Amino acid sequence: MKIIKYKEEDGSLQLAAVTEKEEIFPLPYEDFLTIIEKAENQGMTCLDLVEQAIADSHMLPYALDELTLTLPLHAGEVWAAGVTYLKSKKARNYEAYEGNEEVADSYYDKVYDAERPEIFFKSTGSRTVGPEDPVYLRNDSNWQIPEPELGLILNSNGRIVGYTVGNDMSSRDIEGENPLYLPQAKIWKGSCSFGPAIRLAETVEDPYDLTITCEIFREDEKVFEESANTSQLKRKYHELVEYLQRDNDLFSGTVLFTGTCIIPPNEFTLQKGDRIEITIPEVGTLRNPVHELVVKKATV
Ligand code: DO4
Ligand code: MG
Repeated sequence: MKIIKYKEEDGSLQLAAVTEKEEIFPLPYEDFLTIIEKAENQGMTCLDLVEQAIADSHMLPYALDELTLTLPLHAGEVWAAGVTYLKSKKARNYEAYEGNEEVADSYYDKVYDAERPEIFFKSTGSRTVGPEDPVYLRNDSNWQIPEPELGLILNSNGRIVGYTVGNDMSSRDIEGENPLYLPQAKIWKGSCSFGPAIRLAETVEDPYDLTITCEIFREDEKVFEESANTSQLKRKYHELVEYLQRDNDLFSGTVLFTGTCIIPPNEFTLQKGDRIEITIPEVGTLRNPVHELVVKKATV
């Protein structure tokens, strides 16, 4: 079972459930956040609540690909884990150590093996975009990539209530220059995207066996394609959530990206006009065009 939000002809937004048979049922809730909170307050699973609502709903006469999907959840906070896959550790070393992927004692090597994972703040609700929305390139970076990641949707107790497809847009040259620049390498307008749906956790057979594929198109030509599987993840999801929760308030609908295992070749950088497509078959395909930001001059 998946949750989507689509645009009606009059421009209004409608939340809906999509069954395994791809039948679509409008739901009487504004946002997936309402479902998370209601389920938590009533001691139910999101799936139980959605199934109850479907019983009082009617099936839409549309196919999923006929709908214009939007962000299905207003996530006040998006966090992300880093260096959770070997491939990411090597890429980070490459950026920071002049092309040297194997650096025995770098901070990236240390965090890959340490008990405490790397977890950083990625985005606020207003910086996060959904399917078909543009993601942006920073003007002060010459080396930018999408990071295709599995996203966990959490309730306020840290329970995983759903899974989504995430894009942790990243600047490799800014982070490579100095890891203390991490927030600038990770956070800017439209640098975080997720969707196009949320797959309810109870309906995922094995979250450690999800294939993630990233394709990048430039003027209708595919310039990059790579796949990875969550079985390659060094950490367990509950371990990442436990560290995120430590001495911290977790808000319903928080999203936690779990790190990337797909990195385009080192000479690759995104360009204005590119289209990024990230697919996890159990969730769907997250598509975003790449735009350039119009620079606003700082006022003093
Ligand atoms: O250390 C920087 C971030 C790494 C990251 O975002 C990832 O591994 O996905
Ligand atoms: Mg990442």
